[in-house]
This record gives sequence, C-alpha cells and structure tokens, in this order.
Amino acid sequence: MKHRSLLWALTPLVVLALLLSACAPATTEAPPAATEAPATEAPAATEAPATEAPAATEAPAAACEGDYVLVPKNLGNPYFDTANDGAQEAAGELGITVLYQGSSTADATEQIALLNSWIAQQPCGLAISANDADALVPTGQAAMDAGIPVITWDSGIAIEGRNLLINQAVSQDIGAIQIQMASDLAGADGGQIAVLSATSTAPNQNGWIEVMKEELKKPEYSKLELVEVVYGDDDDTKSYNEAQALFTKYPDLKVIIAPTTVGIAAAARAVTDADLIGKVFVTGLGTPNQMREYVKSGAAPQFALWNPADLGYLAVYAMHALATGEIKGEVGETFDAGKLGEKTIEDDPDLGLNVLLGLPFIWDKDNIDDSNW
Ligand code: RAM
Repeated sequence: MKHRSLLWALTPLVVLALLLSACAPATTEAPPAATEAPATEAPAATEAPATEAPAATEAPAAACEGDYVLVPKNLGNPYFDTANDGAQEAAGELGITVLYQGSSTADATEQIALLNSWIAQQPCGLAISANDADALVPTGQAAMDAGIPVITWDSGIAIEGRNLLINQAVSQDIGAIQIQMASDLAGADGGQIAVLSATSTAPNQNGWIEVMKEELKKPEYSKLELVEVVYGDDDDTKSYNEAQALFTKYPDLKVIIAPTTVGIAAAARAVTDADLIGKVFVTGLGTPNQMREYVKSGAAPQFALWNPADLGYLAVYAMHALATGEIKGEVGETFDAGKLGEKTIEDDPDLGLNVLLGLPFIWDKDNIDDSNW
C-alpha cells in the first residue's frame, strides 16, 4: 500500500519548499510546461541598457558564422529530444544554427569520436551532456585550445575540461528528493530499496547516488536498506532486464529508484508486466509523457524532474554568450538568457563554474495531466 504522508498530500511546490533547504533558489509556480515561458523580469533581448553604452575602444560582440552543436549522451531519448526543442527555440531567438548530434549509445568512446570530428570543423560552440567526467577532459581541452567554447549541461565534464556547467538543479536536492519519495512509497515499515541507474560512468547519476547514500544515513531513513545499485546504461531493454533481475534476486524489494528517465520508464513497465503493482514501487527521475500511465496505475506513483527544454535553452544562451564574447566564463558575470531572465555564473568547490537552472519538481496523480512533454 502506498503510504501517503501529510507532506506528500501538499502541493508539489509546497513539498519542495519544505524539503529543500532554506538556501534553495526561488521557485516557479507549477510543474514546468516545456513550451511555457515563465514570467520573468528579464529585459527584452533587443533592449539596450540606458546608461551603459560600450566604450569606444571596446570591440563589439563578434558574431560567429558557423554552427553550434548540442550533444546529448545518446540519441533516441525523449528527455534529450525535449532539451533539443528548447535549444532550437533559443537558436531561433538568437538567429543561430544549433545542430543536434549524438552517438547511438551512451558511451564515452563514441562521444569522444563524435566530438573530435566536430572540433576539426571548428564550430562556434559545443554543449555536451557527458558520458564520463574524466575521459572527456582531453577532448574538452582540445576544443578550448582550438578557441571553441565548451559548455557541459545535464552531465558535466570535470572542471578542467570545460568552460561552464549548466546545472539543472542542486545535486543535493535531486538526491534528497528521491530518497524522500522512496521512503514515502516504502511506508512506515521501510524495507529494501535498489537503485537502477544509467551507465556506471555517468557523472550526473553518480553524483546523485552519492547524495542518496549520504541521505540514507539519516535516522529517519534507518528502516530503508539499499540492497544494490545496478546499471541499465540508458538503454530501454537493458534497464527492463535489470529491473526484472532485481525482482528475482530480492523477493522482498519495496522500491526501485531510477535516477534516469530511461530507467524509470523501463522499471515501471517491468513492474507492470510482472504483476507487481502495489508490491514494488518505482520512483526517481522521469518525463511526464513517459510516466503518465504508470503514475495512474500506481506502478510509479510519484517522480521528479526539472524542465529539460529550459535546460537546453539555457545551454544555448550560455554557449552563445561565450562565443560572442558577451561573457568570458568568469565567476560573477551575468548574461541574458532570454525568457529565463538574467543568469549569473557561480563558482562551487565541487561543480566549478556553473549556471543554475532552478528547482526539481514532483509529479503525481494530481498534476501529471498538467504537463505534456
Ligand atoms: C536520462 C539521462 C540524463 C538524466 C535524466 C534524468 O535521460 O541519463 O542524463 O539527466 O535521465
């Protein structure tokens, strides 16, 4: 039986406000609609600042004539397709061309080969969701040495291999929210939980799993037992098979946390096919259209995510700001991010130079029909 605490009976926004620390950034008002522009007070892109005319000696922002490239972990994933929708919206506003180019599997070696071929073509900028933080450092450095701005978004290359990270949400919040949802689904008696992740080298998932393990040390989670972390490689079939293997290996399993949109949908389908709805619950990070039927059936009653379209949109604005010299990529610099308003480059001992998108959201049966992406 799903245990629904008072906390979860509140609206997603209130839940987040309670869950997340006081230092969490300002929230928006509803689960994000991929096409909806949040109300911001950003100046229009064409609006000239009244008093700050460029000094006569200052070179005007240089336009780059070539293409910009948005690189997902792999192709064929609706999460990245939605990010590309946002990237294309930004490209249209900026009057630039953004090509969406990826490898067929979420594999660092394939991704490096693709990136090397792009570096040789000297694009205006690269925006990469990395399959490995360290393996991609020499590639990122080669691009930067060639004068190509390197943005990582969604999943970062290590600090020395890129100019900026576009961070979807605070990692601590993303990890904590998933343990909170798993605890709620397991109920007061707790029980066995497992993590079904993406690839074993995925920088973003590995960071969140570290946070989850720390969260599980808290007294309120003492009845949750993490039995195993398995990897579905962001491949639907492998993720489905890994979920099935967990049912066999752990007959008392209560919750699968899948911090990947591919894994969570595959795990929810596996629970459904195995007739385990109500016995094994799935939660984690998913996209509303992929998860709708499982939220309604009870296979995956609640899950979280940010808006991938906004993430792709922000990545393109940041890449363009670097390519045109609007920013150099230094802490404290601000740039215009269109409908998202003015964004600031922050520094962090773990993340390095980064730009934060916002907060994660939670979907459940009460709001799953509010989002169509
Ligand atoms: C998958 C990918 C992506 C991750 C989401 C949550 O689509 O692994 O990198 O951010 O899940």
